Amino acid sequence: MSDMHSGFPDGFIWGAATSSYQIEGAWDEDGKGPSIWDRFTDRENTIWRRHHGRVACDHYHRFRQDVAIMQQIGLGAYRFSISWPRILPEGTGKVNKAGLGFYDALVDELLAHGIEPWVTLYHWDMPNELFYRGGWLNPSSPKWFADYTAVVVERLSDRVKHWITLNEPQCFIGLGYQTAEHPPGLQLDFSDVLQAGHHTLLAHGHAVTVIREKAKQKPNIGWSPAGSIYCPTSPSLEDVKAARQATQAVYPKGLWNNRWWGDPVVFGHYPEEGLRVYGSNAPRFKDSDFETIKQPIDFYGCNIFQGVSVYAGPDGNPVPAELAPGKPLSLYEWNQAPDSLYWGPRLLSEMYKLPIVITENGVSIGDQISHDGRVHDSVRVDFLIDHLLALKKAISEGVDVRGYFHWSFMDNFEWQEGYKHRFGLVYVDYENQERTIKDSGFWYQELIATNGESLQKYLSQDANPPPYVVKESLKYIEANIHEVFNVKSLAAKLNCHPDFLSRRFKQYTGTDLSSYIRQMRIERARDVLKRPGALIDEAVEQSGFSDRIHFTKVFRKLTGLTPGQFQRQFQSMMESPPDGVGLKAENPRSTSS
Ligand code: IFM
Repeated sequence: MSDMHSGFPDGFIWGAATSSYQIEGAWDEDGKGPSIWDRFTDRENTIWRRHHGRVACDHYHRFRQDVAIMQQIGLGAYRFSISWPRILPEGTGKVNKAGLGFYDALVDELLAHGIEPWVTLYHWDMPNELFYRGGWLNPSSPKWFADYTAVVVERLSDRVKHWITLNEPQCFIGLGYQTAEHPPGLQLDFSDVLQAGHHTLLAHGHAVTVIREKAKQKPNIGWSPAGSIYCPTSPSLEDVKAARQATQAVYPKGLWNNRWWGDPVVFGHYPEEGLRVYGSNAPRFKDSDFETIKQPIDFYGCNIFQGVSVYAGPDGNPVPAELAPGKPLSLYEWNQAPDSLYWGPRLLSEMYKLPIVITENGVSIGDQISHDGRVHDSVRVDFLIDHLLALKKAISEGVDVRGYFHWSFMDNFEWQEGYKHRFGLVYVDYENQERTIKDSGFWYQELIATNGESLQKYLSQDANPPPYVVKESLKYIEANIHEVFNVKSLAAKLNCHPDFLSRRFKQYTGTDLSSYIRQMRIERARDVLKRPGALIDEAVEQSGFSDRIHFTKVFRKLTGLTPGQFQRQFQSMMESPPDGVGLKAENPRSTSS
């Protein structure tokens, strides 16, 4: 990777992501078996307005059009998931050739359009038959997953290099086995929840082994967990320590942590704190399980949508900060925290010393087509600007981030929320399946084309944007210094109160506005007086003073010389400049009168 300090490195991966159940539709076509989501959405009171993914974005039939749109946006990579029951309708055993054929064609289409496929093996749509056999609670589930992985890798790895094993185990185990918001819709004892989680870790390890054994080209393998990210409220050492502590903590009964999941995968054991906090609920395992789970991976995928701000309490422990009233929230009411894209990669790479790929990041808002036929999702554009500036900062400080996948390429079925949420860069009209690239999609297009350079324009403003009145004042003073004006008349020109203008000017520049104007007038007067034969009255006039007496008073105060003295001193110095001090008279305050 070159040029780590100027922004996004050469070869940085700009992509977008989706998942099979959320976009494909064709739920029972060409031999596909039902998934747990097909069955769950059939049940009452599971999904907002009884929405389902039977048609979704109809991507199964429209993938060629979708890939063309990806190319138009300029995506370098597309992350999609494989529907397990499309490949193995019953989860194990008989392979559905047509299902494999679909992914074959999709991969070919992507490559033909210059887009690198990134395949996720599990994004939540387990074959329903496997749920009947206990789903992730069954100790055989890791083996089922390994066998399924083998089928996919055999078929696609001649063209696919990038593999992600599991997407967000915290989520599909937490919502599926603990709170029943997702299928299979169970509310189990915490010990069973953790047991199911342990099986997913084994499944991950098996899958990595299978990919390494069977891949037809050197694979690039990672996974995409979804642990909570904590950001310090201030850059103080104490607050940073508190954020680090929270990002590493395991909290009782909760699954949304990083280390319970990440430590086995990277270090080959559960974190001690986790074992202590979960106590008797910890899963049953053999030590040898960790030999399976801990497999070398090439990158740590991060799905980051929000961040919790924390500060150090009196005992140094993290305390969540109150959200300021009016802080932007997504439709989900997730806190928009751009610095999560700085702190997340930074703290996770510090913990696991692996390259980071942002495998999901995005925001859902209520997009709509405007009268001009376009989708003006300025909130998403701002979200992207702020988050990618934070990511850029992490990279420029040396955090090894290899890629960014926006969630999502297009609007889609948002699980229990149905189609209420729109996360896409591309708007989907579910009535007629028309696609419209949103403003954010065009914005992303420019960003990709410039490898992130287009962010520069926001960076300079973002660093410390001069308030409008200050910017305009500076411009006005420079252009009109020969005119008679003061703070009051300047404020009137800018349509604001003189006190407000003075306050903003002082805040931003650290200088008193009327002193600044006076200083600029004297600078101008000195320039005039340096001209051979210049009259003092010319200096008065051209520096915007209303009368000579006032001018002389101010000139003397600021330079320590009368205008005449300044003129004489300057001229004599020009005639015989003292050695080595040719510019001394340039600084009249250093010259005694
Ligand atoms: O839509 C989901 C995705 O399936 C997993 N990560 C979070 C996204 C937004 O909720």
